Amino acid sequence: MKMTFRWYGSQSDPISLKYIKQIPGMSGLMGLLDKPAGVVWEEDEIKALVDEVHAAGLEFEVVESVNVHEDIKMGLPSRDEYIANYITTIRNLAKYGVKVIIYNFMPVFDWLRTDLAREIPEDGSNSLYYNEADLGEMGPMEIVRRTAEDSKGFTLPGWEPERLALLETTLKQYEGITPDMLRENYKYFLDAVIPVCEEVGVRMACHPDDPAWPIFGLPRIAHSQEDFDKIIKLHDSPANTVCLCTGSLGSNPENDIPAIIRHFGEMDRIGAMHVRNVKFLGYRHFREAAHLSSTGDLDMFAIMKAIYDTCPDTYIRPDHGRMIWDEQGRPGYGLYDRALGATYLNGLWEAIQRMDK
Ligand SMILES: [Mn+2]
Repeated sequence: MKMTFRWYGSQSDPISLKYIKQIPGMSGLMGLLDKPAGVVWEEDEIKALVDEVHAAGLEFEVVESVNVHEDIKMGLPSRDEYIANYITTIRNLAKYGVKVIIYNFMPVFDWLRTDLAREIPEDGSNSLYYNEADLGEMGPMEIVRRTAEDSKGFTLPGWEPERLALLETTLKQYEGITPDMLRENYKYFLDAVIPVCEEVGVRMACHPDDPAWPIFGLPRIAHSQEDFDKIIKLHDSPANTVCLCTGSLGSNPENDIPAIIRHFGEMDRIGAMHVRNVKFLGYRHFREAAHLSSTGDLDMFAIMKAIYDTCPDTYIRPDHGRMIWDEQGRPGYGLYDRALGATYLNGLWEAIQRMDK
């Protein structure tokens, strides 16, 4: 297992690489370039980023948020140009040592919350929160406006302004696109990119829908074991993998997370893991919890044991954290609680390793 940390780059992330390096056991990053969907990640930009990360003593083997253009998801004629750009990006990333690319195939909304800083009554910290009942009164435009207001001036992954500018048009365009049609467009994309990944030694890792059910009537096809079985079969290859995000899939209590890890781990189809805990508050109502099992509803020991047993060499990162100790930062992506999370997961890992010997 390689413990990693999401980082937004020195221009945009208040957390320095030095601080990340000082978290015990941190091997590297899940990094990204802040680029609109559909454009090429140029070699010189990638090189500058990778050199900076290496200079801090960290690895750069996983990138996140290489976003798939909506025209690809909708199957528009312009998709071929965007797929060609995506392929160039894959080749460019591979040249600089990237092994895994995390992305998603969700229409419009990458992830959704109804409150980005809901106080946790037990300890006065705050975390991301979702209540479908609150959403009922809000349309997509309203939730976008609120999310932008709550983001404290930080850009949020999946909520890039250029993506949301065309929101109304995009939502209209998705009317009439069924889950099966979306899967067909997904297959077209995978058929083009996966052979390139095989050639250059990169694995694509699809992130699940967050929350793990359809929203705003949009087709969503990545929120259960069955969904990912279908995705993997769209183009069957070791390079077509899952980014198994425990908190995203775990927002639906019907998803048995340790069992899902074992299922895809045994098939060697887990490219990377996001590990975090959630607390169920009711039907389609949850908040993100501290990583410790007893603060939420996921069994973090069983999760780490499933990873240890079936995909022990995978990349892991603590996913979102709470805001604690008065830290000001991008919602979900503060330093302190994610560092605590990494340390806790490392502790579980050490115990599991010792018990196995
Ligand atoms: Mn995630």
